[in-house]
Amino acid sequence: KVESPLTFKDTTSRGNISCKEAPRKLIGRIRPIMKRIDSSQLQDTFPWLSKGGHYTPSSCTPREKTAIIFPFRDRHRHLHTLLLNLLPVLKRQDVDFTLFVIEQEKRTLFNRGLLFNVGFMEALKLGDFDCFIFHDVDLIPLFDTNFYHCNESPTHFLGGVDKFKYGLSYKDLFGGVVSFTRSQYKRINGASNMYFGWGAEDDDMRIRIRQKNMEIVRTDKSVGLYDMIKHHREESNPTNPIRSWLLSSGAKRLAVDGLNTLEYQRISVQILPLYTWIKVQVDAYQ
Ligand code: UD2
Ligand code: MN
Repeated sequence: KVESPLTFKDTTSRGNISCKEAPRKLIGRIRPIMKRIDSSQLQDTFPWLSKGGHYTPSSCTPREKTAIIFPFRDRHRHLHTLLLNLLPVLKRQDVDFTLFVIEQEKRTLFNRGLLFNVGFMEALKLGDFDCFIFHDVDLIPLFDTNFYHCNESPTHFLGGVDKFKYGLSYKDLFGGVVSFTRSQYKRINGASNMYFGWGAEDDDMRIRIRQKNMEIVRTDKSVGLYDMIKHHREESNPTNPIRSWLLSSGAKRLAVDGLNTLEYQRISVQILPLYTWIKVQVDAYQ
């Protein structure tokens, strides 16, 4: 049973001034705050955040409505530290956003791509979102001039990560933080649902984008820097032994593996003060 979810409709009355691409209040480089914080402290810190993790600027009309989707399991500490850092950035950027945490129950290996698809479908049941940003819970942005926007092509927000000495692990990386407009995401039939465990689901998405003749926009290294909260690999997310095999046939599967074949059981939808929390159960190998 789903408790009456809010729908995230914009009911703000404001003038017809469009929000600027780069509002004046931006400061550029920010110093990450890597401390632990619990949800009640976060609520006290961000009283402007409304139910379900929603915010819309009141002084200008945003150009898009954005769903920020976190694939999640057992990483509360990371999620909360990220929000402590990310929320002020989103507010300064005048982003109209709603935060969705998509949690996969423990029964099966973690499947990040499948959770992207769940987030996309479930968010659209609750609001008319134009832009979808899929965000690892452990990546802290270091510049508020790294814009949480959708672009004319799918976008990769990482120019460099501390873990790779502020470079990337390889040139074509598409992991970490990415954005798609609704139509861009539909065009690639979302992510593959077949990658259980760690690795290559992000490469598969890149292949889908190329297959559909889209370019990838990448945030410049001068602003696209992130720090990754240090962590070990979870037992429920071991390296996927068939990832290279899946990847080699990825392009062929685009039309028969993705949004149109997504299967999951929705366990709960909770509209919490800081985020909309959606718990799902996924069966193995569909
Ligand atoms: C890399 C990629 C990541 C993804 C992953 C392979 C970068 C910077 N990151 O991250 O995007 O492609 O490799 O799957 O390239 N998660 C949980 N609980 C778990 C496991 C994962 O919440 O038990 C979520 C969480 O949002 C996490 C993300 O999945 O940030 C990626 O998992 P990771 O951080 O363990 O993998 P990592 O750092 O190697
Ligand atoms: Mn990580």
